[in-house]
Amino acid sequence: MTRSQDLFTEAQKHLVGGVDSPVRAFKSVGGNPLFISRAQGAHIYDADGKKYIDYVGSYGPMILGHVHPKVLNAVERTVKNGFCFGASTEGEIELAMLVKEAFPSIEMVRFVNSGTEAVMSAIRLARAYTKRDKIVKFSGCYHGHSDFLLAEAGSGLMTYGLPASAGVTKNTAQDTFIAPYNDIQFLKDLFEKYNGEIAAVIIEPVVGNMGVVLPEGNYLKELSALTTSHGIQLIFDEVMTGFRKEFGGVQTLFGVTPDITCLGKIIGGGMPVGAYGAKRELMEMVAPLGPVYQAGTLSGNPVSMAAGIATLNELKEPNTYASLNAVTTRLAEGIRKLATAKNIPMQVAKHGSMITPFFCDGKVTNYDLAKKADTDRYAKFFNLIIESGIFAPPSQFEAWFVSTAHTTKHIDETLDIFDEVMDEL
Ligand code: KE4
Repeated sequence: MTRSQDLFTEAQKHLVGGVDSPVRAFKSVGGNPLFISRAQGAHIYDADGKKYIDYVGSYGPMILGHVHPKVLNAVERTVKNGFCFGASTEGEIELAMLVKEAFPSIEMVRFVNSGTEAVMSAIRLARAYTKRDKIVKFSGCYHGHSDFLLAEAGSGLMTYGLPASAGVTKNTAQDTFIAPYNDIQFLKDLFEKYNGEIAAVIIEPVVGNMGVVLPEGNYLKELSALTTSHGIQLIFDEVMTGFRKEFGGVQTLFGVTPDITCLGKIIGGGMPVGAYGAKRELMEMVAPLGPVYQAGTLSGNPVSMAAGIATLNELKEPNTYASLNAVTTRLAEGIRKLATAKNIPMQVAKHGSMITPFFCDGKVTNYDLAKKADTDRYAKFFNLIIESGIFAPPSQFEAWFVSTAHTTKHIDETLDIFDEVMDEL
């Protein structure tokens, strides 16, 4: 028995499924979840002290690798002066200014404690602003666990959503439409049919949560024009993509301006955080200025702010993204070459330093295609590489994350391991 196995046995007596977030239970890949004792740079160490190259990166926040000295110093310096006060601090101003610098579409920011909270608040704001109830999300996109976003497509297309989780009421789900990603005609028809009823469309502009899936052609620009012409608020959920590929987001890369942006993960440098932002006119509807109520005990807490400021300032350093994205290209290209050489059907989708190796033929452009991936083969791959000291996301439908702490040496070490295990797939 490993220490992780012992801890998992004990954890299951006290924590639901032995975890505090479902994906950590390794349900879709089998095997025993790791318990991590510490991490440094590109590596994590499990409770038995076994070392792994980490491609989970806490699902996005750890873009500088673990325990980056500048982030550690900022956190230590700040926490010595107090953990949280229930009053404002200078760090909130500094981090808000960095966010606004990176996202010109944002004139005002509100910090919260998670991506879920950011998205939940953004939807409430959009509904208040438009005085409409319906919202549209996309199959395969995940925006946290607020009730109205845990909805799945009904039987017929263009019907109201159905609860995607126990405890979500039919009425709640009925206010949510589910659209296929990368299908602009579907949206044109939907908006015509429900003209004047739809408050917001929320999208992961580059998807991470069905695995990495990119918008095709002018999809995002067409989406923006369509929502504008129908008076629908466009919400970019950039919780995962914010500051991932460049010092900004998909909106700055693709030149598409959403009405509201949600952020999280990287802007907290590994500490709990979320944020939503928009033009002043919209944000001034939020309490204490306006009628949209939203609050939080730990919102804007000084330690998260300090970790976020240190992280974003480090990301501003010249050449940071160029080398991070280049190292990731080395990994993606290396996997593609191995799959071709070994005749394994694989597609490696990439956005900056997030990738997904799909075990399938043909490009993945939406959820129906993502679901065609061979999840059993991914599970086998996952369990072979974890044995060899590579920690990847325990699901085919997640993104892998590379950090600035990953060097070409780490990548080549990874590819050597893949070269071995892929012969067993
Ligand atoms: P949190 O509430 O987990 O901070 O953020 C929710 C969220 C919102 N929007 C996007 C685009 C997200 O990716 C997430 C959370 N991402 C998952 C990874 N698939 C977090 C990992 C987990 O659930 O444990």
